Amino acid sequence: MSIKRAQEVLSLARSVVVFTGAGVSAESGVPTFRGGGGTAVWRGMDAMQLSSARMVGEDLKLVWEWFEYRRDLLARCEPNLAHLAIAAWESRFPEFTLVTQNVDGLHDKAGSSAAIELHGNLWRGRCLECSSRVPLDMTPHVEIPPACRDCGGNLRPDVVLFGEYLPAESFEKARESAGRADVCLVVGTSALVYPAAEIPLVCAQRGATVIEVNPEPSGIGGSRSIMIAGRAGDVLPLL
Ligand code: BV8
Repeated sequence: MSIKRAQEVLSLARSVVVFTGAGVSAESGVPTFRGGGGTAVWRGMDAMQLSSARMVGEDLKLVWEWFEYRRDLLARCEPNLAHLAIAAWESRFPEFTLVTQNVDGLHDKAGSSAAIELHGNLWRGRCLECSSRVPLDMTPHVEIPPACRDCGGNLRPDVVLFGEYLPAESFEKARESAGRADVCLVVGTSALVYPAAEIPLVCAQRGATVIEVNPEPSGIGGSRSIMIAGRAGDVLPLL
């Protein structure tokens, strides 16, 4: 029933925003942050502790080891049917924007051309001194933290950690798209992390229809939203 309603709404949509969280990558084998499944705990600490701004100052080496662990795990993960469906939707609507909270790069790998990465990307490093950004390759780094090739300063993951501001330009772009959306498809997020979780709220406030795909819907879209309780890899191809 809700899939049929969602298909109808999407068939009439002119401007679509897709908002994804860790759940869209769960079927690719990437641990989520909260909820069921293999949540990311490493050396007895959870993601909230490891991925905090404070940790960069306290123990940059540990932060690097945590991200090296995740890159090593991600190097073996492939996009799943949900990522592929979202990539195919780019050309299906007059206006389409993909906004992701994920830092795993799987939307790019699936062929999405312009995902707005609100929390950065763990395949990039950024220099603490000169802020220049560098791509990080798959192989583990011999020295941790790696040195910036331009100025020799220490690199950090180019990722927004807890307690850090989101990249203003990306967040503004996401908010603008949310303000124009007819439909917002929310996939695989507990919608607990702010300010990212404001994006579907902006859509709902502007009268867009929110469709949520999640085995445990977060209810972010409010009473008018269409809830589809299911896994992203199963539901999105149906939509
Ligand atoms: C900020 C990169 C202003 C890192 C991430 C104290 C001090 C400072 C700030 C705060 C504070 N207390 C609260 C805050 C605000 C904080 C916040 O919101 N905390 C929450 C947890 C309460 N936010 C911030 O700190 C943000 N910045 O506020 O700046 C500021 C500045 C200075 C001082 C004060 C304030 C920055 C937030 C960005 C953090 N970085 N990622 C990394 O990856 O290591 S966020 C991180 O959580 C991931 O990106 C993740 O995507 C994101 C959100 O989680 P979800 O994506 O929703 O994933 P989750 O695991 O929660 O849920 C998965 C869902 O999938 C579940 O619902 C599950 O049911 C579903 N699912 C499972 N399987 C499937 C599925 N769905 C579909 N299909 C399936 N198969």
